[in-house]
Amino acid sequence: GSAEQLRDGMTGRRPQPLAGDPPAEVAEVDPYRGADAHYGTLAALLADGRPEAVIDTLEASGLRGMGGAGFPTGRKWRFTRAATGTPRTVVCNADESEPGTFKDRLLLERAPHLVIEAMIIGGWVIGASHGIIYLRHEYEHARAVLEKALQRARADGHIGRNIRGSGFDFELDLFISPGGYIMGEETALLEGLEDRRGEPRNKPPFPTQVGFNGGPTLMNNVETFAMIPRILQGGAEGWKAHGREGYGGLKFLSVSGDVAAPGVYCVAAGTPIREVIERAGGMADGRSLYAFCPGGASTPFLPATLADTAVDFDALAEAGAGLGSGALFVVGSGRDLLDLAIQQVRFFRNESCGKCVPCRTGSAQAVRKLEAAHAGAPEEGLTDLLEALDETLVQTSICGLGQVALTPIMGLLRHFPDEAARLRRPHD
Ligand code: L3W
Ligand code: SF4
Repeated sequence: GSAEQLRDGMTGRRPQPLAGDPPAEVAEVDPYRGADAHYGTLAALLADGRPEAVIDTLEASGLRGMGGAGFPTGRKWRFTRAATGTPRTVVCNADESEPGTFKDRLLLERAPHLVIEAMIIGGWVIGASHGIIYLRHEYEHARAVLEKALQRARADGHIGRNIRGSGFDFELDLFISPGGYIMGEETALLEGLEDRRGEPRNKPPFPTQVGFNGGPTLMNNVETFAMIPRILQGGAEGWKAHGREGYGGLKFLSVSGDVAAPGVYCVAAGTPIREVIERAGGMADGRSLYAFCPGGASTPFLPATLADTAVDFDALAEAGAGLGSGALFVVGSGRDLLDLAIQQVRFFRNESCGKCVPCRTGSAQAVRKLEAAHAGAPEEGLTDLLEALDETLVQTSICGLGQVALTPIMGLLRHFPDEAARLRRPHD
């Protein structure tokens, strides 16, 4: 990849290996908690022989996809199991590239056995004998950790032929992404795996029906897979009991921005955003909370007055945002929020694959006009134009990137009158 691709979109820094012991955050979802009894869940399931029961438990747990869209995981597994055709494949989307998102890296580096075990279970449930971990190419340390964990799982008989005498065969490969944000979009990822240019496909058909090499494909995010051994060990009710205020389960958040202790935090679903900020050391440098972006660049900035909103897909959707990929970006007083929002739009412009004309040219136009406004010269009628462009992108884009490319600006227009005023001429 180019030097540009080696940098994190938001921080501009190259990811470094994590130092120190696995944090308590990871132990929270690891049913083995450091003990060497890995893959015990798989062994118990194979002995029990009821793949349908796995789907029932996942559905009852309420687990949702942690890559951003929050699609119900149990339903996805049920659809894929029911789909006919071959080849059947399990894919882990480990192409984590959303600005401010780094929780999957922690899980891959510190608990690779959870992801691997859930993929093998997924293979058994949907009747697949092949799995692929699709890894972001800058994640060099995660790659080394995964290679070792895969070798060990193979040596211990959890991967390979006739696993634990069950008659079930499963092979698991590691595929390194050629690079680029769009490759994490699930259908672009499939194109990449099939050795074609990484551009999204039209959906439907969804990968559950027509995925890798045309066959049913079970594709989940790293965190989604990593939660599964714990859920299957403790049961759906046990999992839900981790939540607060009527919400169920646990959620990993990548917390960055103006907090004293940025990092990955595992919180109970339902925890108010304000409390998450406290856990991340509170606001840094004596700043007060001005705005926050709850779920990565695809979710709009919200004002401090909404900081009591719960960490939950539905609660954040009601607040006009979403949980996205769980990247909580915290903005303190005194920051140039318009500049931050333009940076996000610039990221989407840079990463647009160019397949759809409105996304390709619209994102570029938006950045040019926003830069002029930021320099103090907004064109006449700019906010109306941006609203119309946003509507067009939402309606006409094949994939999520184009659909959310102007979300950062729409958030400002909705919630931040001071920033919105900078996009208007005095007489507009
Ligand atoms: C079968 C149906 N499957 C939907 C499946 C679909 C996919 C999942 C979600 O992601 C999010 C956005 C940002 N039968 C189905 C079905 N599915 N209906 O459910 O699908 P969808 O189309 O709602 O969303 P999506 O395009 O997969 C959009 C986030 O992704 N994002 C960036 C994410 C970046 C990371 C990262 O770096 N780690 O996650 C950018 O847009 O939050 O909400 O599997 O096949 N009827
Ligand atoms: Fe590519 Fe943008 Fe179209 Fe997505 S919306 S397929 S990124 S051009």
